[in-house]
Amino acid sequence: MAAKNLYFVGTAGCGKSTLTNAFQTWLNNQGYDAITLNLDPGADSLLYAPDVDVRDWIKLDEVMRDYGLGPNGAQIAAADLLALNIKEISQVIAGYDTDYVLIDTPGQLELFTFRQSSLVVIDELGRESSMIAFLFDPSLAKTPNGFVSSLMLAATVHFRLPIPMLSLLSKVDVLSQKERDLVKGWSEDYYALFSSLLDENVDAQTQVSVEFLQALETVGAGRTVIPVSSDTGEGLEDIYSLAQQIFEGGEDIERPSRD
Ligand SMILES: Nc1nc2c(ncn2[C@@H]2O[C@H](COP(=O)(O)OP(=O)(O)OP(=O)(O)O)[C@@H](O)[C@H]2O)c(=O)[nH]1
Ligand SMILES: [Mg+2]
Repeated sequence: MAAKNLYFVGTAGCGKSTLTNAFQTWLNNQGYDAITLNLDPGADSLLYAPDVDVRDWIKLDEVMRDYGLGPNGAQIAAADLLALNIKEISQVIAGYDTDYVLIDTPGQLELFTFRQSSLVVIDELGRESSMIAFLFDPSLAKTPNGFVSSLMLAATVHFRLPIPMLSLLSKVDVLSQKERDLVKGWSEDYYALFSSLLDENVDAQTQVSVEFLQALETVGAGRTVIPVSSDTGEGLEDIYSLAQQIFEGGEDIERPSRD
């Protein structure tokens, strides 16, 4: 059976790489096979060793040199070069014969979201068995305005990349219980969110409406966000069970015997 591809996507520094690594460790500890794939050609130093690394094919500093580009232009060129190399990368992944491929995407969200090459990558690795885990950065999501902004980003990602999506509240260990409860409440109830927006900013009504918030749901945003922490391990099991539900209609994949 094709491996399940889980793309970790989110704004710069929201915890994608750390979670990719933490979730692999968690899956392995549960007896599942999972490999990690780094898709960021510009990653300077990763705190984990990815099993498959786009930097073995494309390195940002070389793209800058070879094409005479600055860092941003090189990122775009590298994203496009990825599409040319993905067949080969896919063959390497196939050699692992694994249950899960955990994919760490570039820090610049727009690179993965807006470049056509991402769709080529998703198709080549198997669109039918692919899903996005969108990370909400807690420092942004903890205010009503920041939460709506995160929701719009999530909706944009889902609109561009039409595969199932999970919403995660990343680094939840840095939030107080009160903040966590608020964010969870907003994700489950548009009226609560709208009311908090009004409390925060009396002009909210001129910018967004409850109907606007509800409309975001049609592109996949606005589902309950799952609180997760790579530091404490909270929520990792929830990612697994929700991903399983989406991938297989709730069926658990057979866990290999440990004896
Ligand atoms: N407290 C806490 N810190 C975390 C957690 N996950 C990541 N961090 C920290 O957040 C910072 C950014 O984490 P990364 O995993 O590099 O984030 P990223 O989204 O991969 O970053 P870019 O690839 O640069 O966009 C690091 O200092 C991590 O140690 C978490 O669950 N809890
Ligand atoms: Mg990273």
